[in-house]
Amino acid sequence: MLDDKILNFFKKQKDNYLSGEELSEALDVSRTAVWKHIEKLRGEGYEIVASPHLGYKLLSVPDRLTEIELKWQLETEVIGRKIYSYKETDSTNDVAHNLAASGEKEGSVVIAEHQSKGRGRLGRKWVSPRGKGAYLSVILRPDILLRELSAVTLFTALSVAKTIREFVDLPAFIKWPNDILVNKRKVCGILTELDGEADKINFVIAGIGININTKRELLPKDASSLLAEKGEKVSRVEFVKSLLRNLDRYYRIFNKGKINKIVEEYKKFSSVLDRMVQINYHNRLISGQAVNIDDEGALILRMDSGFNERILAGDITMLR
Ligand code: BT5
Repeated sequence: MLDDKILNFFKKQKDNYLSGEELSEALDVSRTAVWKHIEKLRGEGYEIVASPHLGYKLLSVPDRLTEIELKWQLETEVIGRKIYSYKETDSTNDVAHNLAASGEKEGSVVIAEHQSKGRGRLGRKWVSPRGKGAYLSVILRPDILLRELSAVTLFTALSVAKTIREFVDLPAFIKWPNDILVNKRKVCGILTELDGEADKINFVIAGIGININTKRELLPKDASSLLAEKGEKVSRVEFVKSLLRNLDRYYRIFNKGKINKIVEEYKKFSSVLDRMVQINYHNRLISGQAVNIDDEGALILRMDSGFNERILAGDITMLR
């Protein structure tokens, strides 16, 4: 807590020096205690210079996804009100699930530098190289029906694609339902899970894994990262902050029932619409032309027979 307070002081001061005396008075601790905490922050990668006459000055912050860095001037309404950050965890979706089951409010975010058991859909693995990507889960309590759940994946995917486009200036596309591609390679996956009964949703966990500064060698074949596609490093803290802001914005639109506005924007970034695709759906292979995405997030396929089929989930292969 004291570390956070000291950092907040530095951040407010921008480029100025802060004397040990000022800090000790403002925080009501001894100057030795201030010094000890400064040493601790240095150990965590904060670059702080000390001048005998002027005091301390913060020169740079580490590239870590900590609560204090992420919350600084975040200014969102719901998403990120509380941020739990871990150096390592099994799966952020599991941590978020446990928190939500114990009554955690919506908007809380669980984020980790590494996951030992990162999960994809259907028991698949999500590779989570340490300190390079962002692995986060958002707790949501939307007032929706079970059949509207896919729409959560929809606005989450749109938020990620939009952030990559705005913040990194890369052409991100959404491969329905849950992959984000750049130059046809997967840079992000989304895992939406829920807790509830047939007619009532208790909470939803929107899990997002993004390869930011990850080397391609550390990722599965066909996967890539923002670094690899852009050719330069991306600030993970600033990227995640932009993402939380976009999630906040689209979640509010979603909660107002304006899902049609989200779908409209989503379609512009879809990599599957108008394409011939094959879908593995409940172990059945279906192929057809992807003609639409409806307001519940389902994909509409036009079959050779001329009939349309409505698909709720599945793995897509592009045919041509
Ligand atoms: C997904 O599943 O794409 C959803 C991934 C969600 C991960 C986040 S991280 C935070 C939160 N906590 C979790 O435990 N999970 C969520 P799916 O569509 O099933 O794709 C999984 C497949 O993507 C794997 O079988 C690999 O082929 C590939 N893959 C695994 N790790 C990858 C990575 N880091 N980047 C790109 N592709 C990857």
